[in-house]
Amino acid sequence: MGDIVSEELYSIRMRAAEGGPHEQGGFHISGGETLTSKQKVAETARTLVQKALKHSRGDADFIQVVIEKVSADNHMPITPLPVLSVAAKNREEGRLRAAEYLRSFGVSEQAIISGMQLLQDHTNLRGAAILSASTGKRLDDRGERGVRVTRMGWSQEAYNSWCAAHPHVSSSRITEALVLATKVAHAPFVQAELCWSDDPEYVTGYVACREMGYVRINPLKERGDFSGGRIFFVQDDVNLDQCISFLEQRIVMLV
Ligand code: WAQ
Ligand code: MG
Repeated sequence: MGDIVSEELYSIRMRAAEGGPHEQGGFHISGGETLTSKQKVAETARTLVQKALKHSRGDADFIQVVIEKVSADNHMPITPLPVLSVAAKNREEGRLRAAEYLRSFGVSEQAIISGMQLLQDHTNLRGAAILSASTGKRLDDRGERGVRVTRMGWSQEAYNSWCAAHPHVSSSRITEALVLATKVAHAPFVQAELCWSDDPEYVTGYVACREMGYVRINPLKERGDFSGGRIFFVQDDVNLDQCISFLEQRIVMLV
């Protein structure tokens, strides 16, 4: 949502569940986060609430929106990862392609298998699972909550020029995924990312890394499947606190 003015910056995040709040066992419906200018806080909050209320995963009966003013002085400007789109015949071929890319990004076979299995097994993950890129062992202890990346957004200029340069792929789902993937790819100790949506109708997923970019793969799952989530593969020398604090706290703007 490219609408950042540098002086006054607000972080907005939303999470929604059905059957009560997540921490009381509610089923995850939707989440979203962005940075925005003061003038657009209300409009952005409304868009996020609408996203929660009209969702293919179900009818949210718990919606939380948190709005925080953040200091705009100390943000990290980065350019969006380059985007490549790959078509596959079916889910199996899509996952083979994803595995080939992840191997070339430096993720071990074992870690690729563990990551894909974790996503396939979860229909209620609301953040990312952090896995060792060499052993595939899960390193965070967040369970289904996972690690939620926040405080990232597009500058208006970058958003406009990116959309003009990518007319065939400039949906809000893609621009939201790209800002997240770009931040994650620049996080300390992150080697690569694997993602497919937990929305049953959205079957395109992606793999990403800082050197190679954002590779969209269609499909990575079958229609009607509620499984999905995000895996961040990290290096062996990871300092987990440092990595997570970057993902949750550092203000990153695409320029
Ligand atoms: N931080 C960490 N994990 C997150 C975040 C976040 N801010 N947002 C979502 N996730 C995790 C969480 O486990 C969700 O269940 C899962 O990702 C999927 O989220 O190029 O739409 O918003 O065509 O359903 C990728 C392909 C679409 C876009 C991903 O994900 C394209 C998507 P969703
Ligand atoms: Mg979703």
